[in-house]
Amino acid sequence: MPPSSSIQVIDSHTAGEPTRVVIGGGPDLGGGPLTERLACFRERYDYFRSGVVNEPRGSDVVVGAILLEPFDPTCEAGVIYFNNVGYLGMCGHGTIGLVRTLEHMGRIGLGVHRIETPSGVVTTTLHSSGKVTVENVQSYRLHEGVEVEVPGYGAVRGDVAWGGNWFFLAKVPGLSLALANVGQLSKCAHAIKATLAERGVTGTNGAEIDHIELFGTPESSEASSRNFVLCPGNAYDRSPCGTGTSAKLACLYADGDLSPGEVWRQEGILGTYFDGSISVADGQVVPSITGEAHITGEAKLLFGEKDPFRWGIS
Ligand code: PYC
Repeated sequence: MPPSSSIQVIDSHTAGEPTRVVIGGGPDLGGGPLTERLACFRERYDYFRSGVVNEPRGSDVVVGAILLEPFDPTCEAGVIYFNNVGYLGMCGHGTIGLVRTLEHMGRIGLGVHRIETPSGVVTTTLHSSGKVTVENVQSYRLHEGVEVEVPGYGAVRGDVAWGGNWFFLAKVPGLSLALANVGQLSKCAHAIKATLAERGVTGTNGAEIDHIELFGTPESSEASSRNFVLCPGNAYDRSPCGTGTSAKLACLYADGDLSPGEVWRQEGILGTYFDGSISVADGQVVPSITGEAHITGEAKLLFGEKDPFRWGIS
């Protein structure tokens, strides 16, 4: 079945980063495991992804989420995340937004809710404060101290880590992590990403490192660090990035700089923050990220047959 020509969505932002959850009218992806449904989405309905998040209905910054029946019956919901250029295995800010969306819909109350994603099941907690904690998928550092010569920036040294997506984490070379510098920061992060691809630096099984995370000194005395994250479609994350913070926590633990239960406050480029901590069992690091989301709208997206940009500008 093709998706309906009117799609119901609920919009939110988490620490400034938008999430658009498709709650009705989306494509039929079948009832199999989420990895299979993701393959079906990618192969048969990629135009739908573009129509929902890209201009003129969305923008490069919007992360989309399609709400699905879970395959795992212990989960409250299944979800596939997508953006202006493709799909995300997991999304931290998006999961915080999704939990607030499910609450807004009257589907869940306070407490613990399991959510199925293509990267695995995550356990979320909706707190009475309105904050949401996401116990993410296992996260780890794959490579420590990879040095690449980035044209225009010189030698950049960083770690390759998994936090539900692949990240290269480095100190920002010669720029201040100020909102006024996002153009230069994006250019620099883009150059790093291109160099990693050229040098064949990848995640496991040759996976592209599609998120670049740069670190600097926080502005708030209560934060542990400040970051800037460039996402796959070259939009920067307005939030501190849940999967990026998870990757950072895994690196800190590997360096002996973070103990289980200790709180790491990750400030993002807007000055908003996520509180992160880890638990460790059998040497495996499971990060938890706590943040806040706000519902910003409920809408019906229309896709008129004569609209030349029916399925987005991409
Ligand atoms: O919060 O994990 C995240 C995320 C990934 C891309 C944008 N936000």
